[in-house]
Amino acid sequence: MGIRYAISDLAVPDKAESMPGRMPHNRRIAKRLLLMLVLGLLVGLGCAGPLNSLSTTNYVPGDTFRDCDVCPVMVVVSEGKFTMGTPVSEPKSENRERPRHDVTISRRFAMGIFEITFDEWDACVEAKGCNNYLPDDERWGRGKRPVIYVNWHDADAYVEWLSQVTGEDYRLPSEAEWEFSARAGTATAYSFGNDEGDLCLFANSADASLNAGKDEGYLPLDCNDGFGTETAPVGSFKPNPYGIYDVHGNVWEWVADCWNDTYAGAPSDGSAWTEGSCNQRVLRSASWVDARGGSLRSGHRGRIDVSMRSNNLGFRVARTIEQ
Ligand SMILES: [Ca+2]
Ligand SMILES: [Ca+2]
Repeated sequence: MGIRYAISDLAVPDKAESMPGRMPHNRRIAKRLLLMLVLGLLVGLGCAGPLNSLSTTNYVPGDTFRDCDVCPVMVVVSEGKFTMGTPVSEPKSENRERPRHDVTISRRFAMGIFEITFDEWDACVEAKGCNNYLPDDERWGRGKRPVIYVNWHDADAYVEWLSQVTGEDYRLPSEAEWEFSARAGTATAYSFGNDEGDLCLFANSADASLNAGKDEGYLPLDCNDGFGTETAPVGSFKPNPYGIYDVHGNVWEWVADCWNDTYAGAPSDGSAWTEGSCNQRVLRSASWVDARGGSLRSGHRGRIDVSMRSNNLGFRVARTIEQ
């Protein structure tokens, strides 16, 4: 099943609405000055340019870079052509993944190699971005765990802030860019092949250690990936052939596209589909809650209301390289 299976059964009430308490006036001023200093340093020093000396337009596919000290690590993805969607013959595939269609991505772009982390989100808040929203972490820990309890608007606020501080065009990936990057040249059910028995090497999914789901029909895998009812720090598992982590599992990932029930009429140029049911946006990758239902496959598509926040829902970012 899709995202409703994943989220409706395990989502917890949105505790993250509660904001930090107000602090005394003098401390607020001191903190504000400190934050301004930090932001100044970010803009003036850390975000002065890529970590290596190449200009962005010289990047070649496979290069990784970071535009500032608190920015996400990105990998350059080649332009190219691929077949988006899944054939009827793929086990557990759904009609929403069809019709299969050719997509041509005519320009290189960059994709985050990790899901956005709490560290990265909290840096945005520290710098007065992201609407001062501090998502709850379920007491799993912040740091390198993927940020959770972020809705589509929250994700949009992050990429807007990131674009401001770097001067670059950060954005949510289009659904086509996401699938192109996740497949990484493969046409199999997963970026590592067709054997879901290998999921525990590549994904934080509903493995044998997910005790919470066993009584609720979650069909956990037989293998143990080491993470039970929780997210895993990003990059804890093997990457896909493009060096991108957690394209299967850990947290669902928002993309830019509005929801459409099938690919009939979808763009063929890699751009986001901005028509359709835009109060719902597309989610990809599935999460630590999912296993045998088929939603961890490269071609699977989920959807949910743009205002939804959940403990298995995050995002990664893309960046334009060539206009
Ligand atoms: Ca797991
Ligand atoms: Ca993921």
